[in-house]
Amino acid sequence: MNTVLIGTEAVDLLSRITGQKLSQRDITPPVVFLATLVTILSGVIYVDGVVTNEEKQRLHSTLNRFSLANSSLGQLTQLMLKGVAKEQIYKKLGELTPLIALLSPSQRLLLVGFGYEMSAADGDIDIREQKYLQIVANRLEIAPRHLAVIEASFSGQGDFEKEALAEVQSLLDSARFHDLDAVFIKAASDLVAVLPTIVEPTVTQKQNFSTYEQLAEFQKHRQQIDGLCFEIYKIVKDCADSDFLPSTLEKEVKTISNKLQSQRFRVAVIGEFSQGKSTLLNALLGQEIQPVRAVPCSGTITILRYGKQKRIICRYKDGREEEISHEEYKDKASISKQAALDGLSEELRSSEIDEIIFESPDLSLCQNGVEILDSPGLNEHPQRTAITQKLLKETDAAIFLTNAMRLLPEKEKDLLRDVKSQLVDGQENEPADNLFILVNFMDLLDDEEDKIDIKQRLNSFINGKNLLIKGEKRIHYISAKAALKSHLNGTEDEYLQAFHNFTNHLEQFLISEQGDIKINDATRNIHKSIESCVNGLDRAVEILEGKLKISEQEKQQILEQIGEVSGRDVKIRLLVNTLLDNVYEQANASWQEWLEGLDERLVKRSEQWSSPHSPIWSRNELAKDYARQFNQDLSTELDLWINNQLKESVLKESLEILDNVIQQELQAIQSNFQNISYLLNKDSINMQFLQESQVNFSSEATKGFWGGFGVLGFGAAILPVILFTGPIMAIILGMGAGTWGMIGITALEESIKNNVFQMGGEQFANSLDDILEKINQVINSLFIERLESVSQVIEQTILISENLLEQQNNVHQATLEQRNVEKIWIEQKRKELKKLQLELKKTIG
Ligand SMILES: Nc1nc2c(ncn2[C@@H]2O[C@H](COP(=O)(O)OP(=O)(O)OP(=O)(O)O)[C@@H](O)[C@H]2O)c(=O)[nH]1
Ligand SMILES: [Mg+2]
Repeated sequence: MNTVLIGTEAVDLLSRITGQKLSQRDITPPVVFLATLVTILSGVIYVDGVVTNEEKQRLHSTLNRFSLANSSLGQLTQLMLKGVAKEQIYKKLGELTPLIALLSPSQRLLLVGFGYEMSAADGDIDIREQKYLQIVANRLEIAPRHLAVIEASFSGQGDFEKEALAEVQSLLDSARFHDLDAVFIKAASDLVAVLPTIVEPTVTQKQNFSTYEQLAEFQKHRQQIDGLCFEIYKIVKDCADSDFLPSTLEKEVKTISNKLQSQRFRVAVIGEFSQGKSTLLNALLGQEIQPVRAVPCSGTITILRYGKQKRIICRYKDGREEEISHEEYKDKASISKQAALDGLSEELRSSEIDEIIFESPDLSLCQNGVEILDSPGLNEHPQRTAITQKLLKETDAAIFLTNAMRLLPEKEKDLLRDVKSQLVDGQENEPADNLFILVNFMDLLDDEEDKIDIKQRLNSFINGKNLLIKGEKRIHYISAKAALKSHLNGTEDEYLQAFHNFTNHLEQFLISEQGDIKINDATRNIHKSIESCVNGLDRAVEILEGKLKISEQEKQQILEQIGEVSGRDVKIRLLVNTLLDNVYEQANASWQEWLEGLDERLVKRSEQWSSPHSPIWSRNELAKDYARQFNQDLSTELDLWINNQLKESVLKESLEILDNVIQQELQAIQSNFQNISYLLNKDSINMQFLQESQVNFSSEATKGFWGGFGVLGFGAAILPVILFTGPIMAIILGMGAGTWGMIGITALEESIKNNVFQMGGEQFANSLDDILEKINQVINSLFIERLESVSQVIEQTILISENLLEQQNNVHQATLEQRNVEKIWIEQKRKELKKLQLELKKTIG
């Protein structure tokens, strides 16, 4: 609805109908729609001059259906019913003109549809009621051919054109009623269900949906390399088992092989409610797997992936896991219908489910190594930041869905920016290269001009200073629903084509910009490992031939060094303990200091709160808006503390001390071993990890220096979500639509604001311990992760040294004959490795 059109006439009329002194801000689309609906339905009841009890009952039960779930709307309905009857507006339809002017053609058709629905509720349509509805339809400028469809649907009589039915279905598509309350959207989709169905041509031969050939080709290639890698691993393992190579090399190759084997693409689908995310997933899979609904539907993250058998696993937030049936899945993956109509924050928050994993052997996209994530609508989700972080973690591509009927309103733009920001780790000047933007619902744009307009608007947003996306073909205009339907019906049309165009680009992107890089990384690492192995084997031969010998004195030195290295590990551990004790103490003191002035700072911030919602009948929305702003303020404050106090004053110095000590110790280990023996140092390839590991522990510039605190929006992710529920909500709703006049709108708004503030403060205070606990966990992991990396390096050093001593020992005990046999065996393994290395080079091309 174009609210700019709301003139004084509309405000005056609605003030008369509701008996309240309203302002332009109170005239929201649901209010206009409801006033017109109440008038039309009252007209149907009053048309014959007498109102029977049964008719009254029918009117109330019809209206109840729309307003039960929302008490503000319910109260408003009562006011309107009284006003409409008193002023007899239903008789003077001309007076409705200022309201009708605000309604879209779809809303007008829906109103008439509801009128017929009520009229037909008792079995048949009274002739006078029908006449009245025809006059209404005329007023609302409904095309006669569309009216014929509605009449025939409810009376079961009369003819209509097939094209007209398709037009009516499209006009009543629930996606067109996004600015109305969810109850109307749900009612619209129920109404469409009553319309006759269009008989689709029977499918003779179902076409194959995208076979994802490029991905299949890529997977073949990956498997070949993976096979070679496994062969290499087996050889290295043999050599390590016989002590000719240190076991560290075996582990190294195993890690690369495992990584290659489990390589898959992760694609996340993201967007606000009802943007067609689940429908898109179904279209990508060519099957109707995900539950889809006109009102909010998906309640949890679902991961669809390949599995040898069909099974569905539900993971709970407390760590439990269970296999569930398909029926349970449909239920658990969805929000309840009632919650969808009521506003769902509470249900989403209280959900115990963390994620659901759907495994199947016959989803063509997943067979080709793609794991695809469906997500709940993120606009209202109380844990939005935590969920986006989870969705975008290790994602290869993110698909953001928006709606052609209401392209990127401000809040959705914020979500999009947020997603992009997370994809590029907060580097504001970097556009994301793995972000796809899909404009869905293109089937609902009736005009070519609208289509051009949408494209221009999106382009100007993207090409503005937003630095959102980078790369070829990242924007697509599609209809997920129409594409899936065409596919299932076996028909080719523009929607299926546009969809295939998108999947082609997605495939190309995954392979050439993600897959190839991963494969190249893996092969580079395998080559490096092979080099190390070949060097190690050469050395083993030299030892067998007696060309390389460790003197007794060197042996002693090595043993001493092994002892000393273990000592260094202990020393670092002790340092970590002392540093951590210190850090906890300082962090707690700083936290207390931050808490002291927090109340005042939040009060100051709350002066900036604002909301477009009416404090009269959109209190629920208004309170939610304020609760959102309270959360936002709190997370901004928390982030400020983390960045300015915790990181800079508390953590930085200690982490630098630790990193320096680690660096010194590693250098000392390296130079000591260098001094001991030419053997250990030979080709130094086995000890290269020592140098590499030092790079990891240097300066703040290194990725990971801040660990968990480096994650964007950390504050928002760990905060409790302040929800406006329970007793305070009841008090606000209980104020009654009529009582506001006594305290005045401004005072009403202030009182809602205060309540939100107070309730938010209480909820926050109750979760202080939890928050501190989470912060302490991250602090702990910053130190422990460093400690673990050092321990690993130290363990590696010891293993290599021990292997060397072992080899020397073995040579002493072996006979000449045995040594010769061993030499031949090593030569053979060396050859095999070289051969595999060559094959690998050829496969990569
Ligand atoms: N006309 C039309 N309807 C669509 C299209 N895509 C989805 N829909 C409909 O829009 C409604 C919402 O679709 P869903 O796929 O459930 O949307 P969602 O984004 O998964 O919604 P949530 O899970 O609630 O966040 C359903 O009624 C779909 O049939 C489209 O391209 N055109
Ligand atoms: Mg969904």
